[in-house]
Amino acid sequence: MRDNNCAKIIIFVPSNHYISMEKPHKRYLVTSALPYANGPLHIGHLAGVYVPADIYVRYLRLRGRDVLFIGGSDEHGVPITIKAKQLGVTPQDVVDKYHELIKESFKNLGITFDVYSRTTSAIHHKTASDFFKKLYDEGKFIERESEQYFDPETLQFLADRYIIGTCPKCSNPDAYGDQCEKCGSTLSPNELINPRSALSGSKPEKRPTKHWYLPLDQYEPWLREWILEQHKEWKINVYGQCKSWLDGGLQPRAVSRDLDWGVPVPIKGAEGKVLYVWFDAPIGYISNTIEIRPNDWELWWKDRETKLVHFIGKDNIVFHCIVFPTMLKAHGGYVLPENVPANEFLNLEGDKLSTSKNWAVWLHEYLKELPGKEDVLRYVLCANMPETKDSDFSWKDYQTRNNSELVAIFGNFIHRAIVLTHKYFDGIVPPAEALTSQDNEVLAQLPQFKTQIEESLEQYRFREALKECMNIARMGNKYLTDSEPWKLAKTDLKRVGAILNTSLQICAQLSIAFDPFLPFTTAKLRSILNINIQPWEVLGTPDLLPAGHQISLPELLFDKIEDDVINTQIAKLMTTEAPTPTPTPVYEPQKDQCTYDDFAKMDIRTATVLEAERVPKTDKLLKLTINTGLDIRTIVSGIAEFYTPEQMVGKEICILANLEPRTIRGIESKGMILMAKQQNGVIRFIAPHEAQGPGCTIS
Ligand code: B3M
Ligand code: ZN
Repeated sequence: MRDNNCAKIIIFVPSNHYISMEKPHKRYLVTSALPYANGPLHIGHLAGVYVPADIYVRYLRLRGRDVLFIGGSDEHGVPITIKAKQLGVTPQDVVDKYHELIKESFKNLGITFDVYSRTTSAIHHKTASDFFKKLYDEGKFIERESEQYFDPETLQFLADRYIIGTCPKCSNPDAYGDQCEKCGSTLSPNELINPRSALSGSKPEKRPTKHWYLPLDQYEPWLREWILEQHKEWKINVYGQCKSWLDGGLQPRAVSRDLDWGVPVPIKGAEGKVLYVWFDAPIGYISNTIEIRPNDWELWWKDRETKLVHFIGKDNIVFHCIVFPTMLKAHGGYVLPENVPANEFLNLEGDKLSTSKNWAVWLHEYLKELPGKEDVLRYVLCANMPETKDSDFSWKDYQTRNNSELVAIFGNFIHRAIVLTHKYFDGIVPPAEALTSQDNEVLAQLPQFKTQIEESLEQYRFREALKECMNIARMGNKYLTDSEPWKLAKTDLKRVGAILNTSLQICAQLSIAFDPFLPFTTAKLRSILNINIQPWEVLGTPDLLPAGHQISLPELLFDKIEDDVINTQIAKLMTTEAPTPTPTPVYEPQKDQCTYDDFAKMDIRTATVLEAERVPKTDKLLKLTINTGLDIRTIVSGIAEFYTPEQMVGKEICILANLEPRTIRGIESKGMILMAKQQNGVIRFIAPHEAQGPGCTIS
């Protein structure tokens, strides 16, 4: 029952788990989680997903493997609609803005996607829609009607995130229907005590609605065999999480939602429903492949000699190891992931990263504030990567790693070798005559480093691989210090030549070994060494720089980072406040044309507020007693977020007087107050500028 049938030797390692040594695959399809386009990227995203993925694909490319690196923005789902609401703009505005920002930041950090597209693209809508349709037509879904919360005021079904109530576990009064942010419990809306709608504050009602479910339970035996038996080599944290999901028993999962943002469910009678974002987003990997390889995308997704690898964070494990593979299996014809090397979380200065509290280092800000230090960030994030457990980023550690490792070891070694070559040989690589056992010992270690780095990278142990690269530089540094060529210059220039030739060969080796990790630095190093990019295979063969080759002038690879730079960053973090979103003004499109008669039907008049009070147990509603000139009546209005009852009393307002009465919260409301809605969602009532008291008609 193998799904990818490449030869594999499995070796049991008692202390850890299984490691596998594979024959190379014909092609590598590497995906990285599609970030939600509802905010900028931060270092947690990078350390968890994108830095390891980029290192891996750069390594594969250097080895000459056929690779596609798929990225893109996840532009659907409630996270986007919530952000749009906060900013008072449309979901499309949100994704347009953040997609560009994210794409640009990735590029500037040297993340080399072959494609970075978006799930709002036409090709994605079609791919996701067709995928669903096929499963639907083949009867792979279960259709179920269930009772879901519905907001009677805004007349819509409420996504879990839009239901707020008291957490049954910790009594936090503002827990969400899917999660309590205070105690971290995963919740379902039914568990919330006193649920209320986040949209209107009103008490939601249960209403029946139909959805389509992927019957994960039916695939459980297959999943157990495929993951627990055939993928024992997966990282312990990933394997363990899958096992506990499987042991807990799988339930059918809804793959549609009542929402107006997303890929519409492509069947009759499903108006107002879209595909669940976790159904369409992973299909985005396929759509984005189709976008760049329209003619041979199927080879990448359907040929068994493709190795599919998903880079993700730990919160996405279930979707990539259980849900998406089940979708692919149900559909048929697709390869399954060969590995899902998910990382754990990165903390910041000892605390959990929090985008809402702005406790984060944002990539676009980093790139602006610390220009030229892209590789320093890549280095620190890789050195501290949360590979098997959560890890921490601190600015002090960032400084230390830069100053004591990048500058003092790597940079220093390169600089000394280059400067000495210029000093004694005018920048020309001297011949490697008179090599001693000391030189040969050092050179003999290079192939071992190569093997070690390869093994680590093939098993997604990026920290270990990076450490080995630094160990090459460390070895070079020690070698140069121990052999003291500067003391021999007057007496034995041939020997100096041998030492510098050896050192320069190590420099060339470093330009290859570090390339997947620090691509900006290795490009600079190659320009100093005056060489082209070298294939991975020549790593370990220390004859890349022939005698007589001219190298360029010395240049520092890294600069020391002073305390003030670090202190500025720390201070910025400490004074950090929740970001105030800057709304881009978006104007509601003009409504369809109406006739004068339509307008004339509306009785709009001035009125005066006599009394105002909050409607009990709601956040948004005010009960207003108003004088319309015709009568004294009651209007219930959803303005309590913007006006207190005290502010309203005595105000002159405009109302629609002949609106059909409605009972809201048991109060009969006769008419509606006219309000102006600003682009940021704030509403203001309209005062009749020069009206003469209540009852004036407006036309
Ligand atoms: N956008 C969740 C996340 O960013 C989601 C990943 C989709 S991957 C197909 O964590
Ligand atoms: Zn709680």
